[in-house]
Amino acid sequence: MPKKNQTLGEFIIENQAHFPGSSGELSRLINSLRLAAKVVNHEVNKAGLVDIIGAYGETNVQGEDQQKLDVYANNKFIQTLTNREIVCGIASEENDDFIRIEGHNGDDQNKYVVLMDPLDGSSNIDVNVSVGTIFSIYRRVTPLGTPVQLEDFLQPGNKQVAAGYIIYGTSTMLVYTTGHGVNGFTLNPALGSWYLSHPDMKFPEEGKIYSINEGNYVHFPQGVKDYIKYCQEEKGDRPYTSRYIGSMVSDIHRNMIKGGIFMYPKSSKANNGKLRLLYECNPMAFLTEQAGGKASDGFQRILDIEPTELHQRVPFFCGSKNMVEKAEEFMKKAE
Ligand code: AHM
Ligand code: MG
Repeated sequence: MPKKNQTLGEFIIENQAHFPGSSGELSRLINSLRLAAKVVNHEVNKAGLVDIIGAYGETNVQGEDQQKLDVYANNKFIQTLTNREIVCGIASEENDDFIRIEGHNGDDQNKYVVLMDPLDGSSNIDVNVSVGTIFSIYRRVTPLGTPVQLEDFLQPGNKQVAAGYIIYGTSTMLVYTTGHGVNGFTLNPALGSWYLSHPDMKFPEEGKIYSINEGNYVHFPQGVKDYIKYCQEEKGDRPYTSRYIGSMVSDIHRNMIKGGIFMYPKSSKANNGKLRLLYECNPMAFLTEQAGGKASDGFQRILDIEPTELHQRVPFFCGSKNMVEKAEEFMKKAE
């Protein structure tokens, strides 16, 4: 059982006991991510002071405006992982293609790949609202000693070795799992150390918060419309509370602590919704399940979806188990 107030460094060392005979590669990888997170955090905190916010004049692969801090965060995480030669490849929401990292002497001996959304919720940056970084780690499936391939990244979420997010909020937190529960660490900015503040995080089985962009209501499938009406009905412990930050990391983080459901369904305008399976949904689904919650596309488990492309999108329902099951019930009924 993790000890509260332990530092992340101490925790990582203790946690290595879960992987007997391990080379320490995963621990070093998480160490690199926590370092990059601190650097990005420093920059995010300065966003209102320096002229770093605002559109960069470029669009990312999905054709959306890219903000300067997105670019900064993307570069910082890639740089840190590349310099430390700790992974064999990186795929980022902000890059069209994956990046191969040859490693020491170009021998391709590193066994992990990282997929990430370096700054999720970036439309919130210039209004001083929380944003996040999401990461997902897999063991490569192609042989060591050969260049990393697309198939190393196109693995179903149930193959994840670790996943986590950093939330740049009122406090900065790093929340992650290696498949043995979910633990949350809060950054003490004065010391630059992360402390275990939220050991063994669990979604309450039942919740009272629903998070969805209701502005898109007319475009939602009937099942989602019916579920929203159910949330608003006056009966038992309903109506529920509606909370939507528009920053998935923050919305799910809150719901994990308080109990709730987050939804980004498909719509008549976007057949697969908006969120990306590999960079956003799989890691959040792994964390959610590890915290006792549930994550689905409305009909099936997110973690069992076989990805076919890097930037694939998927409808997303994620949160307290009973709430997600209820939403699925409405989806099925309306089919
Ligand atoms: P981004 O990766 O471009 O920032 O988009 C993802 C974000 C999520 O954090 C958030 O839940 C969602 O987009 C909000 O979208 P919308 O404004 O359509 O509700
Ligand atoms: Mg995103």
